[in-house]
Amino acid sequence: MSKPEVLMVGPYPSWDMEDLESRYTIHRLWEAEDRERFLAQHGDGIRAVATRGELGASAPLLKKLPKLEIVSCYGVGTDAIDLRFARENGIRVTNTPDVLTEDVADLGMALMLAVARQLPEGDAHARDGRWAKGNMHLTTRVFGKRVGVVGMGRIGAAFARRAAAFDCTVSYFARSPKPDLPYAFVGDLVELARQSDFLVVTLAGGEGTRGIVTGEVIEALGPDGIFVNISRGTTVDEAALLDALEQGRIGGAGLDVFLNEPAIDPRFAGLKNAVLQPHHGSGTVETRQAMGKLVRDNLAAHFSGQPLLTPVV
Ligand code: 8YV
Repeated sequence: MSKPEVLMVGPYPSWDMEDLESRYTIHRLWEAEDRERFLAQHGDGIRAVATRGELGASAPLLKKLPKLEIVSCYGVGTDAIDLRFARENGIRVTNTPDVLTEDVADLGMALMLAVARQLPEGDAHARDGRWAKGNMHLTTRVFGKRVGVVGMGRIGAAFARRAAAFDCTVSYFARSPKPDLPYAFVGDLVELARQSDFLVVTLAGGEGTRGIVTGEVIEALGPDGIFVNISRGTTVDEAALLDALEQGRIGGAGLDVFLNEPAIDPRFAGLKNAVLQPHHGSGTVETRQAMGKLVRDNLAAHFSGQPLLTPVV
């Protein structure tokens, strides 16, 4: 029997590629010089798409794959996949929840600490000879501060646990209060920002959260406030964030996600009060191996007629 044909939107680590190549005929969209020609040539045979959280699969792409049965996403966020098109056309969708939660929350904590304690500045001070001429300026404490968590899903809850372990007072904004959690619910995002020393965004991306962190929210954080985003760049009014950071109207930012990744706004590179990461919340060997396994297991379940492990659609 011939192997099922899989379209890959972006590359996976070699340990996943080897396994996928042994089971499927892989078509590498990211290597195609002319995507339209590539899809016209291979689209008819493709039964699965393997994509990545941030690359996704839009309706114009999915429409070119008439035999498509499943989209397997290497990531928890499916905002870049047209779920409505999938639902309407009987296409299954899977993602990789849970396995990345703790690493993304760790990176959020790392960013919060790195910005407040100015780790990049301290590192430079220790390396470049400035230390011998004088001590570094003082920084900002994290322990015991007020942390506002925006979004209280799996990642928000994992982040909140960490902040609570630093004796921070945690409050949160979400669609609805979570009575089981020991944190204060604040139903107004501007109010949450006003009450917080650190505002940490952990929301899912997509139309429902686009631009939810407005200029007014950023302003309410104030000149000493620190903003952290480990969710999606789309959740924030990025122009307002850049203005506030450049003009010192907020204290600083730790950012793992941006609009137009990886071609992010060059204004970010000029900021002294921001610590930037290349969308690396899930970027550990351990988590990426678990994510890849989940993608492969979902595909294997689908093609052997078994229930999907982590279905979204
Ligand atoms: C990326 C993510 O998928 O899980 C998500 O939603 O955005 C990330 O884990 C990861 O960078 C792999 O491309």
